[in-house]
Amino acid sequence: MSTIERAEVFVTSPGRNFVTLKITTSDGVTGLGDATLNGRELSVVAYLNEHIIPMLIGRDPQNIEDTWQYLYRGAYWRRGPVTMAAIAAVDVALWDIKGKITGQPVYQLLGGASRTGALAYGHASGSDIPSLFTSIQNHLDQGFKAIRIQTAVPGLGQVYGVASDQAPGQRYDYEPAKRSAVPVEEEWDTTAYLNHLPSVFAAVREKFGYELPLLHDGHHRMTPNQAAILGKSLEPYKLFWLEDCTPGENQEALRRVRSQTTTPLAIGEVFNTVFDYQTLITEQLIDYVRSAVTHTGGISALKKIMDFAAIYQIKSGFHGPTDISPVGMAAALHLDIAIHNFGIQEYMKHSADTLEVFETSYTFENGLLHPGTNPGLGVEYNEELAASFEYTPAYLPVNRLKLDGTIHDW
Ligand code: GCO
Ligand code: MG
Repeated sequence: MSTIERAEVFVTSPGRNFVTLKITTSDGVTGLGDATLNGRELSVVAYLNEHIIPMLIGRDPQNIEDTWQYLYRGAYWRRGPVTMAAIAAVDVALWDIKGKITGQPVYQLLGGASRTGALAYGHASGSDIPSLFTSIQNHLDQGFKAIRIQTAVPGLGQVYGVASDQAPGQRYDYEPAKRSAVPVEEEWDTTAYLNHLPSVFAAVREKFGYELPLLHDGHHRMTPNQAAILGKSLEPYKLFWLEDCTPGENQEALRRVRSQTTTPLAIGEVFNTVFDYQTLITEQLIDYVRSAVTHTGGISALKKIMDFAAIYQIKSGFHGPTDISPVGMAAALHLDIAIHNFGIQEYMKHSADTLEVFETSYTFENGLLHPGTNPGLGVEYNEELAASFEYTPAYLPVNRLKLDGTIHDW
């Protein structure tokens, strides 16, 4: 029997920080998992090195479900982003290994292809309407068939999710959030935002028409009532979804929003188990599951969440920003292709340096992503190059109210 012989954790920073788990079997087969938790990277490194890796050595790499249950139930301390990112990395690495052992891309092991590609959405943003239009046009020129819209708010400074204005053809990334020993602080005013956003969508619809799927991320900043007001005011502009309108901890909050608006709702990038979705799914309070494979215990766990969601006609819209490594992105794509209730996949292209460290085989063509047909996940990690990009702490920003500096949800 082949066993897990070695597991190593690598940290690299080709433009932003990534944590990668590499598992090697006694037969010399290797598998990769993404363990990146933005702004809290080293906590997952410690969890893996100190508590998980010693337990993995000698186990059968083929028994993915048993290893998952062993790590989840065995720890006693269940759930939480650090634990679930660490378990996810092991799970994804074992799926990669199983794919290589069987000579199949992972999506074949998940039931095969349900579609020819995964509809992707890109991030357009702008400091004003003309620069937003330029950014939307850039995305259309790159082939995107669905676009997320974020804009500055008059009277406020830098708003998270709004990149500096984009030159044609140029790739952009609004993260890492200005590397520094402490997080940068941004200012916020929900009233100004609620007053401004509908006019942005009106302008975009007038210019680009009603066919283009448009998305928006509220980044957990609203109360249920404010979210209901926003959802209603955006109804004329037919959004594909309104994401994270209220803070994620309180599932019941979405009852109020849901009962007041037909704007489709998505939530879950900060969730880490099926229990974060229990009320949302059984009461059909959302339309899309926003989890990342990387933060939800891996392919095995997210597949189960999606099967549960399928019973309630809820679809996937997996998290895919650039702080999910190409390994995590590939894992999401295999799931996207396999599950029946796929909805859309977030996609921000990684930097050239990142894509040199992680050699990927996924493709983006005609608005659709495909994981490729290489055995396993289809991602190679260049350890030597990775080592040349040293880890630098980088934090997500903190949000304070413009009026009086109170710390605000975001
Ligand atoms: C999104 C997100 C990201 C997250 C980031 C956190 O919808 O893509 O909101 O920008 O904030 O990934 O690490
Ligand atoms: Mg988001």
